[in-house]
Amino acid sequence: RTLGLATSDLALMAPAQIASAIQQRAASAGYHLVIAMDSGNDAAATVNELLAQRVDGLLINLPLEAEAAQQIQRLCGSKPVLFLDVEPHAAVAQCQYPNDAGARAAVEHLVALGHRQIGLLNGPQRSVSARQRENAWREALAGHQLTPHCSLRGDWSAQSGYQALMAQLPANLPQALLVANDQMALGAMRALHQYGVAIPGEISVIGYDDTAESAWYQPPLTTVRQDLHALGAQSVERMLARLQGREPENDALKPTLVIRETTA
Ligand code: IPT
Repeated sequence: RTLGLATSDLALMAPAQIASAIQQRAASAGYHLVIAMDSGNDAAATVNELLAQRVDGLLINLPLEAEAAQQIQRLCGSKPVLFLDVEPHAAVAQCQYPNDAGARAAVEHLVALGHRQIGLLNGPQRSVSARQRENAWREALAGHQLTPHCSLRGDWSAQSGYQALMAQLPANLPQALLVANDQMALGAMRALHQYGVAIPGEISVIGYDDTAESAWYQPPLTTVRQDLHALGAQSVERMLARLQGREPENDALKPTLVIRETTA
């Protein structure tokens, strides 16, 4: 009995921690897990690798638009498929945290602290989740008659967060920075430290994910928590329910705000 996981780059913290949780939950249910990593942006090829290994069901943690997800689902024929990073309106089975709720919570936190000049450090344009987080930030800011003070972009990596901030520094910093994931926040904080900008004294920083490392940043990172372990476990639960013809339990996944020491 084998499950397949098609995943985005496991050099990134969130997909790695999700994969780890999936592997553990699958193993405890007596399922073997086969992982195929998509590094070339070819979801169909990655899924075909799994199908060639005769997996019983597929978990897909690749950023996919609705159309592309439906195509993957057709490719898998009668095998159950569950999507972890897909446009929510797609007509496919999904297990994911709502990006809009998480992004909104981050904006409300910064606004409640009195910040008006708020900048964005967005994720990559090709990522559905990154686009949803950015749109929700912009809407929530507009709800307070605010527009982004600046709009920077990275590729999810710490290095890209560092580079985005270095291009902006030393001039014209916002009072607070919304970052689309914790790894880019790590790089952004490194650039701010390098210029002697005090966090949170001169700028507040808020991340997204709450990966296992985020409590160990200096200072510890305020962030929007997606419990990645719960996500992995629940995705396996739902897959097993489908394979065994049971109704899956439907606890909605909800992001939560974790206030640590990078916002004030
Ligand atoms: C999403 C993470 O939030 C982000 O940090 C990045 O790692 C991305 O994955 C990689 O695809 S989580 C995803 C399940 C939406």
